[in-house]
Amino acid sequence: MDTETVILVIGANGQLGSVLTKSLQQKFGLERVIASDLRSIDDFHGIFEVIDATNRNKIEEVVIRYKVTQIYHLAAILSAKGEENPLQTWDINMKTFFNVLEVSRLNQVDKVFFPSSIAVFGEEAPLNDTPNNAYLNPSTVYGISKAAGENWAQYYFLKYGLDVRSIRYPGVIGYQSLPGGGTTDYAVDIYHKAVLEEEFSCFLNEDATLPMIFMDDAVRATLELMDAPKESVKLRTSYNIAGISFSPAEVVAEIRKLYPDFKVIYEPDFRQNIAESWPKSMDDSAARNDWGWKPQFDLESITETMIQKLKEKYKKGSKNREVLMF
Ligand code: AKB
Repeated sequence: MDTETVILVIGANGQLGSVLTKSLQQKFGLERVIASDLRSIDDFHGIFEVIDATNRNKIEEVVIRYKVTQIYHLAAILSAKGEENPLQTWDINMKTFFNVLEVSRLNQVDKVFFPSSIAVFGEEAPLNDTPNNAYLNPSTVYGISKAAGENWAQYYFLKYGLDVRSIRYPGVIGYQSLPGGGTTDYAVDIYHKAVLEEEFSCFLNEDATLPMIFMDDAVRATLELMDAPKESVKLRTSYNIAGISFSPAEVVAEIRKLYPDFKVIYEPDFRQNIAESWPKSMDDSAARNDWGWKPQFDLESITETMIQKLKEKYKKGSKNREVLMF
C-alpha cells in the first residue's frame, strides 16, 4: 500500500458513499480518509468535512490541507430526481465533476474515481448483454451528464495525464443505506417493506428487468479498479460491470420464499419509461479481462442477506427507516 495515500470522498452520506467510506477507512485507516458531504453526520466515526462540491475553492482548500492524493466523487442527482429540474441537474452534476477534475489537475492528485451508470445507454443500445462500446443516447439528464462525464474523464487522462477511473454501476442493492432519487431504488425499498411485513407499491412493471449489483460487489469492484495497475485500465471512459439482472416479479418470487404472504401492487409511473430505455443486462467482459472483475452475489444470496440484515436492524432500531442509515 502507498503509505502516503490520503482519500477525499465527496458524497460520503449517499447510498454508495457511506458504505464505500467505511471500506476505505478499513483499508487505509481512519486518519487517511476524509469524508465529505453537504451536511455532517452526528457521531460520524472519522474525519468529516462539510463540502458543497459546487464550491471549487472549498474542495481545493480541503485537498491542500490534508494533502489529498485520491478523490472519489460520488455526489450526483440521480435519474428520477434529475428529471424534476433537468437544467439544475445538469448544472450540479457537471459543475461538481469539473471542480474535482480541475482541483485534481492543479494539485497533483494521483487518482480520481468517477461513478458512471447504466443510464448512459438509451434506445439505440442492444437491450441484452449491452457491450461496453454500444451507442450512447441516454434518455435522462442524469444519463446525459454521466455520458458527458465519461468523455471528460478520458479527456483529462489524455490531455493532462490525470488518472481518472470509472465504472458504470447497475442499480446498487444494500442493507446499510438507502438510495434516493433513482429508478432502481425499488429494489432496496422492496426488502424493507417485506421485513416490515407491509404491502409494497412498485413504481415499475412486474417484468421491468434491469441490471443490479449487491453493495458488497459494487464496493469491491470500485476498490479493485482503483487498485489496478495503471496500464491495466485500458478504458478511460468507463467500464460496464454486471452483477445480476432481475425483474420486480423475480425479486418478489424470491422474497415470497421467506415471506409467502408478501403483497405487491404494481403502479408504474414515469420511472417505467426510464427503465425501458436502459439495458436489461450488461456485457462486462472488458472489466473482467482488464482488471479481473467477477461478481459474487446472485439474487438468492442477495435476498437472504438483505432480509437477515434488515431483520437485525429493525429489531435493534426503531421502525423509522431513516435511522437505519448508519
Ligand atoms: C438510478 O437508478 O438512477 C441509479 C443508477 C442506475 O445509476 N441507481
